[in-house]
Amino acid sequence: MNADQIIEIFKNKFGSDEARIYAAPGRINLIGEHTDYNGGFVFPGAVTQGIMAAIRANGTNEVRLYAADVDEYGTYMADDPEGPAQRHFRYVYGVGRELMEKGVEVKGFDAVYAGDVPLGAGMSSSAALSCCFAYALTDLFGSLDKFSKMDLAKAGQATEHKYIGVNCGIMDQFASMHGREGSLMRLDCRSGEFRYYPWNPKGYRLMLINSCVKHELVGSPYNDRRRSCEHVAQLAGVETLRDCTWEQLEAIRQQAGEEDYRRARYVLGEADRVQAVCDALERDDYKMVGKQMYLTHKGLSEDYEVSCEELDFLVEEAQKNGVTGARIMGGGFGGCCICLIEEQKYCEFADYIQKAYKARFDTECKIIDVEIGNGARRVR
Ligand code: GAF
Repeated sequence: MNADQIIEIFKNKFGSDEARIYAAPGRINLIGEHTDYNGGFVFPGAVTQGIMAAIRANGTNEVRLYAADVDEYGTYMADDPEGPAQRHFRYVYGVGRELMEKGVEVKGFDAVYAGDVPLGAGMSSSAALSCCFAYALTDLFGSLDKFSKMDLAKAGQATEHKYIGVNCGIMDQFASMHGREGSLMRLDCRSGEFRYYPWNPKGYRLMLINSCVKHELVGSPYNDRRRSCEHVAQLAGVETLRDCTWEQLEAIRQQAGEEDYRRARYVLGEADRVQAVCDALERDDYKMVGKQMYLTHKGLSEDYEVSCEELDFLVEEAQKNGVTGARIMGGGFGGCCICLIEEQKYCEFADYIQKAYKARFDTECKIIDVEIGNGARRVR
């Protein structure tokens, strides 16, 4: 969907083409999974796929929304204490409420939005939606100068917590707000400091394989993982697992119980892997980056238990076929496998894995080419 198409739909719905257009992207993450809410490091980049919205203030207090992809229309009052029931409209509503709390006088508006981030793929279509509206509503009813991108990212994160029920970390909204074409970002989720890493791996490419399955039930296994981490941190006497040493973890193993212990073991290991990847990138050592990705998958599958048969299959096949690195990406329970692959193997492996997946599960997986794009912005 491009700006002209979205304006055309806006005109049909609301009888005018006088609207501003905003966009915000989904994200990939090279390494550092489930580390954000543990105060650790993540390594995401924005993708070129995202959400685009046409929006205008309508001079009333009523919000009128049309989600073009699913052909759904809904209304609510901007200051309604409950908000709409439809999950995807709640992102827009929640972000509006969060901005109001920060002093933005959000009133009624008309909006049409659509996107090309596949839902349930672990590419964070939801952060794209909340960040697109966080940016748009601040620009429309307040002033972007008064807020940092991180402020807006936090409004998106709070929306997930309070209006959706997923106690996510900051990675997805951070990436959607701060993305920069051609660069990945390393974020310290405790301090909020980050650095851009130009992503130009000579001879290699990133590939996403969307398994097109999603097994998670409304965020509860995700929240459950987070609770385990907080439990272990509390036993170890640290604020987050970021500060927990291997010795401290071993000392409270019995008390923590085997399940929470293994989950924390994954998180501590992932912190080491992020560091190893940063070091490897300084030397352009992509074999080492790939090795860490496979280790992350093993941890996510065996210790953190957020993988599934389909993703384990994709990663195993990648390894068997000489792909440099592969792992499940994002929250887990389905979605995408991210692969680091030598350029010359890209097409052959893409072809192979689609056939192998179909033969094994009798369902299609989809190859998504990765291009690293920009963060939330006004398009026109
Ligand atoms: C989801 C969450 F939204 C992120 O905050 C992060 O925890 C991720 O899962 C796992 O790394 O995308």
